[in-house]
Amino acid sequence: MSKQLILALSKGRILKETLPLLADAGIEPIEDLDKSRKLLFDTNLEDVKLVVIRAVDVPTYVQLGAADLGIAGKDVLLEHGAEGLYEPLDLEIARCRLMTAGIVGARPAHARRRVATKFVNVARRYYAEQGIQAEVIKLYGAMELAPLMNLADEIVDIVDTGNTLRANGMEPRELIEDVSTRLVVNKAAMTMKHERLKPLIERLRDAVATRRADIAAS
Ligand code: PRT
Ligand code: MG
Repeated sequence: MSKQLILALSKGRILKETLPLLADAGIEPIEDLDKSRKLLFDTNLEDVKLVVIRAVDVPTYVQLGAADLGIAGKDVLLEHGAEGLYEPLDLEIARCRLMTAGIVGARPAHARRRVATKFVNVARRYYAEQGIQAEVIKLYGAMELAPLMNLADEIVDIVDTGNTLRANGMEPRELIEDVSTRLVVNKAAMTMKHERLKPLIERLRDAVATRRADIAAS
């Protein structure tokens, strides 16, 4: 194993909230991530490097040890399955909910329900737990469109304000899981690199706790 610690970051909306939190924890890339086409970055900490990758790829990098640590949404972790990963810390950012949703006023069909989602594993597990027969249809985007186009009776998607659903004549139905962004650590690295990982995890834990205290006081 290399001497360096590699931290895999989810690009997109999680990255925007991650960078200020990392800065609070004293971890800063030495160049502007937005202005570079690079994917691998040095930081102010000599032994810490960042990789910026698609959110869905973060669990894979960490599970297989290409990265020692990763930052990813709980939704992505649930969908991937957390084998080979520790999840020591809730970073309490990018909060949202995994929910079922459908067309306003339309009652869920009683027979086998057609469900469109990119979270096929989460959806299969959820409907099975509910004892509802479901045909899960994998989509890669614009889930809100599926019921309108009669491709599905229901969707499983991320909801924050609910504006996206409302704009498409849909409404949230059942909560599947509250989601926030988590720190994950490769299990082998946690043992073999414990000396160097521990202070890094503690820095992040302190930064999260300080923010929580600031919010409570305001
Ligand atoms: O873009 P790419 O396909 O590479 O990845 P991605 O779409 O998964 O990444 P990105 O940047 O969208 O970030 C996704 C991650 O951010 C998720 O894994 C969540 O953990 C977290 N997150 C937090 C959200 C939202 N809030 C969110 N509101 N991810 C997506 N949304 C979308 C949702 O899909 C829906 O289209 O926003 C819409 C709903 O928002 P409201 O406010 O209209 O309800
Ligand atoms: Mg996106």
